[in-house]
Amino acid sequence: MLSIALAGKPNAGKSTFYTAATMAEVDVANYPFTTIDANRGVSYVRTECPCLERDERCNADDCEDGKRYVPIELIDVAGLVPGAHEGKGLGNQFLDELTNADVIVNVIDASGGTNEKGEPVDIGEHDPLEDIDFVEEEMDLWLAGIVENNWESVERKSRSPDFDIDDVLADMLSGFGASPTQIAKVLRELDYPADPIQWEDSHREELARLVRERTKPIVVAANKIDVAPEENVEKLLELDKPVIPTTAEGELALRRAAENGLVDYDPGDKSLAIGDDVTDAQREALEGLRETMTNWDGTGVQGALNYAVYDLLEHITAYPVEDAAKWSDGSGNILPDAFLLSDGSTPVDLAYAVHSDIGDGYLHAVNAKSSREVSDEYELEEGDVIKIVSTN
Ligand SMILES: Nc1nc2c(ncn2[C@@H]2O[C@H](COP(=O)(O)OP(=O)(O)OP(=O)(O)O)[C@@H](O)[C@H]2O)c(=O)[nH]1
Ligand SMILES: [Mg+2]
Repeated sequence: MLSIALAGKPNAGKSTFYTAATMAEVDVANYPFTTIDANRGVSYVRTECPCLERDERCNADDCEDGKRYVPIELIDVAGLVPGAHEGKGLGNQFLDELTNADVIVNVIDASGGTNEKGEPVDIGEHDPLEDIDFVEEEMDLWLAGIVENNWESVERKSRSPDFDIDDVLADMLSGFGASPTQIAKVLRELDYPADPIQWEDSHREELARLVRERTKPIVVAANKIDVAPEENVEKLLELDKPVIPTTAEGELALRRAAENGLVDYDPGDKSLAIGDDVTDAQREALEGLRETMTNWDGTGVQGALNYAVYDLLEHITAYPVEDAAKWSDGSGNILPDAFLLSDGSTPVDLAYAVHSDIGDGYLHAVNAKSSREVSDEYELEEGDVIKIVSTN
């Protein structure tokens, strides 16, 4: 399953975001380092279900009237402060938690109501721009440290006649989630001495930065927009980086209200319908939230997860079926499964995602929307419904 990690300074709202997105109860409090051990749970990205193209909506568990929710893993890690890679704050154990993540959501406090250590200050007192770069820097320096610590072994291996720097670095950084292709691309971008003994710290730091950029892309969640000065959010949106305004607390309130039947709201909706069973105070709070959502295109929680998967990681959703006419599995369930695959994936990749046996026995595939057989090189598109014909 794809894995998204919530990172950022303490007290920015990571655990609130996590609770809203997974509906699992975890500790949330207005002081730094509430979270110590990482929380892991299942959340979802939202897309349009192909059943919208048919007369009837499908009955899949993860489809709500054509709003399709596809599972991903969400990790809520301890807050990090500048200097974490050398042990400041809770140190770098949290950085290890990030190694398994495919993509990072850097949750910042856009209201400026917490300083760089996450301690509460007056709203607007701290400049949230300062909280963006240091997360990248800490990750880069931490990885550079790992490369540095392993460099002696690279030097040793370089004495072997069949030494290949691509292979050695791919091997060393595979634990960080870097594929051999990614390492090859990074080495093409990097200007470096052929002999590893000639490498300087600056080479290793640049290598770490490029590897981190490719293997852990980051989207910023500019959180607490419900209390943030508007100019703070505007300033963040002008940056040359992906930034999604969010109110994690707003999303959490909405999900709870929806559970209790007080509002009509599905995660990712841009607005909400307030029911009749609310008190005056609840109505006032919900109307305020609705206004925030109108200003900033929803609560942003779903938006940030979707951006991470569909934009940064460039994934698409594909739906394998057994019956190409009914779009169902063998038991008649319509569109029972959805798979997230990287852009450029083929029907064979989908077959392997379903099961390695299906992949091994792959014969050909049928596009259920057109009822035509597709070539093995066909690149799957968002929302494709595919019947795989396999010997297994
Ligand atoms: N106004 C407002 N407050 C929020 C929002 N999200 C979180 N908070 C509050 O910010 C404080 C910190 O929230 P947490 O979710 O514990 O923050 P965290 O980033 O997990 O903090 P650590 O675990 O200490 O790193 C709590 O008081 C939350 O209620 C939001 O969108 N708006
Ligand atoms: Mg927390």
